[in-house]
Amino acid sequence: MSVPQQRRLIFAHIDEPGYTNDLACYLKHGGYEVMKKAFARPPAELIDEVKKSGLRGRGGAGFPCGVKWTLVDRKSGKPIYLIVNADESEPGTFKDRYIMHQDPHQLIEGTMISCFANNVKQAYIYIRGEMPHGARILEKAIAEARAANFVGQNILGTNYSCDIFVHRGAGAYICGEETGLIESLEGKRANPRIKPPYFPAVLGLYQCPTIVNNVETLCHVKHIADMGGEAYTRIGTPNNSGTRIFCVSGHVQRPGYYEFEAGKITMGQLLNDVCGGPLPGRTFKAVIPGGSSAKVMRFGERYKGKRKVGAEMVDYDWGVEDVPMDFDSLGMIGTMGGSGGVIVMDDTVNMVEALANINAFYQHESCGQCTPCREGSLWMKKITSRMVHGDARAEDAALLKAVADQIPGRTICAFGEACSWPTQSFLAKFGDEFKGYPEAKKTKAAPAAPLI
Ligand code: L3W
Ligand code: SF4
Repeated sequence: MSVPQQRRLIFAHIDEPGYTNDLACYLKHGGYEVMKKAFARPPAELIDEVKKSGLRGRGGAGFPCGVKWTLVDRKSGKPIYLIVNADESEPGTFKDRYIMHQDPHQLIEGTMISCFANNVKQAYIYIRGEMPHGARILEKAIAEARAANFVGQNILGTNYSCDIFVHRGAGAYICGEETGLIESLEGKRANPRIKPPYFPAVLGLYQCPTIVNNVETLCHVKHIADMGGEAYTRIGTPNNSGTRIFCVSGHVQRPGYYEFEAGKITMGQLLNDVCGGPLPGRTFKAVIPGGSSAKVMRFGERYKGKRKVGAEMVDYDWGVEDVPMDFDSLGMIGTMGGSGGVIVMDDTVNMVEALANINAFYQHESCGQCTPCREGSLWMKKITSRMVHGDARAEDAALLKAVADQIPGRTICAFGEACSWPTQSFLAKFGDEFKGYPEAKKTKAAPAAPLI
């Protein structure tokens, strides 16, 4: 099977020699032309195009963007806000930062088209605190766009006005959870809100209807407005339209950013042909395909089952290398496409140490509101930490599983699932390595790198 070429939609110009992030360069490459045309159309038509396109959110959950926009409460008489979720913090994910650094005007154009479609007069870009450089680039780009009247009052001579503000986080993963983000934007501690019953589309920022979309998602809106929703569905595969950006990190020869039609490339093609395969003398052991919250998969294992795809029941029997890189296929084998962060581990990796690092991260980032998440993430960290420090107890592997199994479904936000899935999946796929720990404790050296 031949390896597909990259299909660069979002990265069309990024990395081109001479392409800079200033307005003049963006305009030279046709920038803001799509927005000019979009502003001449009825807003409802633009929402229809996005619905038709089947665009699914690129932040992690894959929720259809057009459906989200349709659920916005337009009858309340309150202002509608749009928030760009630029709090990219999922370990292994670094695409949004690159878009903001290299092509901020693409994001601004996609955001302005989305604001116009939804009658939004005020938008916020909530950017992760650890990205000060990105925040400065965005501030400059917004100032340029405002000076050129692409943002601000009576945009391009119309009676439509809309401004964009950059808001910097202070360095917490939970601010990427949309309701935690909203709390933070309101000046409070980023404690996620219970949803349902009320999603941000109905009660969001300042209790007003609010759209929260990921950076990459809003860039796709620009391309949908340009080519039309129907044409966009012809890129990618059914129910997984458009392109996907994969951020590949870890033990491959050529890590980096790659953009392909969704579902048109398999994991094996991506890792072996595009990323150059494993490092010399090594073999692939495990991969986390969608940021650290996605379940780990083991190379060499077969993934078999029967799942509903559209209207049909379909059999599958895949090795990791056969899995098409799209939301549904990765979901079928029990993991997820998530935020597109593909983390590769080879045979030199000690899976207990890898999990100990992930668990340290989640324990640090839990907001602490829910007991199962706060205490569970702490205990998962404690257990894996004592394993790698040679202090494991005979019952630890079983205890670890028991703790992880009691978190999902019992918390306010999806962080509960996200923090337990790594432990559950590492134990399910590499349980042998965990069981060896009590016996190995006397001989096991402490890990070279200090744990968080
Ligand atoms: C109105 C309804 N809106 C759902 C909206 C909802 C949200 C979106 C998805 O993300 C994922 C998780 C982790 N009326 C609605 C509705 N919505 N039903 O649809 O909602 P949901 O609940 O499926 O997921 P979520 O809480 O938005 C959780 C992943 O995010 N994650 C990673 C985050 C990190 C990044 C990053 O660094 N780029 O995103 C952490 O948990 O994997 O799958 O907008 O309002 N009836
Ligand atoms: Fe906070 Fe965790 Fe509860 Fe989410 S699940 S609200 S992060 S304690």
